[in-house]
Amino acid sequence: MKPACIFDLDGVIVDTAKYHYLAWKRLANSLGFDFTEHDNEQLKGVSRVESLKLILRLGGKQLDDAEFDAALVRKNGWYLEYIQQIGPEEILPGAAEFLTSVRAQGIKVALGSASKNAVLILERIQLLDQFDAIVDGNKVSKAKPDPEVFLKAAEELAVPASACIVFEDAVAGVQAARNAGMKVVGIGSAAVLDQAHFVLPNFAGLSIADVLARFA
Ligand code: B16
Ligand code: MG
Repeated sequence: MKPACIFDLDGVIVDTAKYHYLAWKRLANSLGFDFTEHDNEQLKGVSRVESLKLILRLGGKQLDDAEFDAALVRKNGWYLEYIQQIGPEEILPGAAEFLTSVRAQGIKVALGSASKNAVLILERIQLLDQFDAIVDGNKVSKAKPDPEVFLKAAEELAVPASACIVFEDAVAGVQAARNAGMKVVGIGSAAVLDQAHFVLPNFAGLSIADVLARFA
């Protein structure tokens, strides 16, 4: 059975985490408390709604439902402002070349991201046409570590979960891939992503043949 590859977006293909951070910090400041880069680490791979819940907990602040929804809209407006200018130069090292190597082998490629802005970002970095299926925050109801996003991606590719290799930078994302019964390559720190089958710092100088050899 030919494998399929499922990629997370933020932290794997492109580094939009810094723009999420700026927008969350601006929101926290407008609500009267600060939000540090250290706290931001906890938001990796976490959905927009869950991120706000976490930030409010950290700031010791409560919002009613209408205020909560308005805060989500404000944060996303600022985030969209920040990513207005991004382009292919923001693609993480080796990611575009790695995608090319996957497609050259005739291996199907899907996106499995929590972001509701995924298509916009892929358009901006000019990689939208590299994906056979896109499953993003608009298509799922359960956040990682629930396996829904990756199982949907496998379904859209018509490939069994056991043949899928997921690339993830977040602990919750690695757990989601494991919960889906998939192979998972962590992108980032081996100490943090210890539930992945193996971890790479990034895709620089790497091709799909190197990854397949590790699973052989
Ligand atoms: P949005 P990923 C995730 O993307 C980000 O890591 C996370 O920080 C963000 O809150 C989430 O998307 C939702 O993003 O506000 O654009 O819908 O890592 O799953 O690609
Ligand atoms: Mg991520």
